[in-house]
Amino acid sequence: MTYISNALAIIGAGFIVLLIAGLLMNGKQCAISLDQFVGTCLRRGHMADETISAWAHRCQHHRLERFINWIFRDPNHCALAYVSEMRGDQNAREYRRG
Ligand SMILES: [Ca+2]
Repeated sequence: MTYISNALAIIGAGFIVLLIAGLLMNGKQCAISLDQFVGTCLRRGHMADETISAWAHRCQHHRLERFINWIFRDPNHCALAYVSEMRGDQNAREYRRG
């Protein structure tokens, strides 16, 4: 049991170090990747390249959407995230549509 908990502690610490390094190096892009990772891990049918905000709007989870909008202090946050996903704004220019 101790071996497993030590291994999990090392993995957790490694993840935290990686997250801090990513946030310092790539800021918002790292935060978006964490958002997408969490969404993909927790929700069946969640697309790997979709933020939780865009997913909430796309799937019309109104209570979650209102909650996320409240967190970001923007009544249109999820709708704008959805539009951003549609346009591919988080992608490198070469990958964007249109
Ligand atoms: Ca995306």
